[in-house]
Amino acid sequence: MDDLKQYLTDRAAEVDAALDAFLPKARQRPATVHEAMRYSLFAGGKRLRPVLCLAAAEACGGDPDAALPSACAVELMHTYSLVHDDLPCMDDDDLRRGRPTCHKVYGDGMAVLTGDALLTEAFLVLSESSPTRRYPLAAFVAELAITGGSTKLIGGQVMDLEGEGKDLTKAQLVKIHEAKTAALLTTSIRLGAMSANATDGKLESLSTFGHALGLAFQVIDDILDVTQTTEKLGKTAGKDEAVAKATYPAILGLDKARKEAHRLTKKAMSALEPFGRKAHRLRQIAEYLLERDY
Ligand code: GRG
Repeated sequence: MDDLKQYLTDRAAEVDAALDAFLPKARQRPATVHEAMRYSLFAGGKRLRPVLCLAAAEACGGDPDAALPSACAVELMHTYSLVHDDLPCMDDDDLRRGRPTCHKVYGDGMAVLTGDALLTEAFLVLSESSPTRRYPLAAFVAELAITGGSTKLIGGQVMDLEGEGKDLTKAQLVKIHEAKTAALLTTSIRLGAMSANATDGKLESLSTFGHALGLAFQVIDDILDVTQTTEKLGKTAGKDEAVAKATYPAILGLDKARKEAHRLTKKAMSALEPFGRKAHRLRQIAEYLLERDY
């Protein structure tokens, strides 16, 4: 595990350096929005999505450097979704990644614009990807656009908003988590694989891996919300969270939610079989995410 921690630290540092070099400087005018973009982006996130992207490129025998534009793009899209999700008109959170949320520091209007700018920047950095024999640049753009769009990230948020205060079934909850969480994790992995010119078969196996891992990640996140104090997590619950949120432990109970996380992680691992040793890091990351619960 120490070896994995070093890997995660090293890959995250590479992504941070690339993001820093790519983004407009904080003093570039209009300075407020550039400062706010950097405030939200460099706030101590785990960089799970970009690291998965780089590890997927490795699993397909590619050069992880070729996946760096994709790795930056998925982190930018993720950060945009967090900035908007925290707004008073959405989850209304005061803390994110252990610090005051973007709108608490810069105001609601500026936070909307900061999220918009981060999302736009995601596509700009993605446009620096090198096409491969199987994947033209347009395939990279379409992959990210579909995941950011109204059937995935935004669609998941819509289902979440419309489900507030209602008793959701497990199937409805899975749909929300597929769209809100699993889609961007899967796309992070797929973009890494595409930058390594992965075959259709490999891309398909990695999509199965990403989907199962994404759902497992969300089940574990829900479990942690119950088992750890919100203080320890470095965040506060949204102001109306007590009324609103359907979670796996709430619907299944803690025990069954844990079993579900194990089942999904096992499914994710099986999808990696065709990759042999090359998927070593992806396997380690999946195990590590499962162990976050204990
Ligand atoms: C488009 C406004 C809008 C929302 C889309 C993705 C999303 C829906 C909302 C973001 C909030 C949220 C709770 C998403 C679920 C996925 C999740 C557990 C995110 C937290 O990801 P981590 O733990 O965060 O990787 P760090 O801070 O480490 O990057």
